[in-house]
Amino acid sequence: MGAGGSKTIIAGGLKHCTLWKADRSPSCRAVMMALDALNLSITEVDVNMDKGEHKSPELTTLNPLQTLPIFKDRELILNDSHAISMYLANRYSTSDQLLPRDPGRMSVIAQLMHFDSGILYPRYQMAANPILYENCNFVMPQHVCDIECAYNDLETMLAGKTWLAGDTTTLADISVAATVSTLNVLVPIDHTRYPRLSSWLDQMSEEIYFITANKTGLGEFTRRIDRGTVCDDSVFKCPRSSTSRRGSVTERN
Ligand SMILES: N[C@@H](CCC(=O)N[C@@H](CS)C(=O)NCC(=O)O)C(=O)O
Repeated sequence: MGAGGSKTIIAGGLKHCTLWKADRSPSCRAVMMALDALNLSITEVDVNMDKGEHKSPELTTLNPLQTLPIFKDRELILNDSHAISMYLANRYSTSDQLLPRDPGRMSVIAQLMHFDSGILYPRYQMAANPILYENCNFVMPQHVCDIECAYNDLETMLAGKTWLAGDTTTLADISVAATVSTLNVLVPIDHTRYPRLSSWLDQMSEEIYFITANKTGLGEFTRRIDRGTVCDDSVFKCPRSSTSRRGSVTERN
């Protein structure tokens, strides 16, 4: 970022466009994957969320919500990954593969992006934030349950399909893959219960843009989350907050 963050400017790219991002954030990785899939290069600014750089006065002016990603193209500022990816595809893509121009197909993609934004992402936040920010070291049973319900929805949506919105990958697969690959770290997808979802994620993981734009940040996120500490019902009998967990640890001591 302007003061302190590292900046990568790619020669020959859209130099009037800037993305402020953190690799560990699924929303940022969705935009990074869209950029790579669309073969677009813009200025990328790394923001250290652990140091609270996304809440700096400079970035708060750009995005009062104090979230990442933030995207700027001359006078236009966007702060939602789905809106940013849609804009990039609409404004700069020469192909309509990732975002078909047909109104029906485009609406199906928008619908899946709303599912990502309204169902998947809040469940990710509920499960991850106590671990990222509150010293909790497990995913609470209610959150495991909510995430598995979402896996079940996706399993149903993928019936008879390879990709979420048609015969080829679209922005819908990209946004959902950023969130689901991250959820998979918190609540591993059981391939016997969710075979279609599991195989869809395996196939997405082989896409070149997944490798170039999602893998590193996913690894960074994974290191932040202790994989072995997903709450075991035999130890924690009912849903409880991280505050009560800390209380019970104190009691045991
Ligand atoms: N719906 C937004 C979500 C943006 C969002 O909440 N981003 C997270 C990172 S993944 C964030 O900046 N959280 C603020 C924080 O953790 O303080 C999008 O898709 O861009």
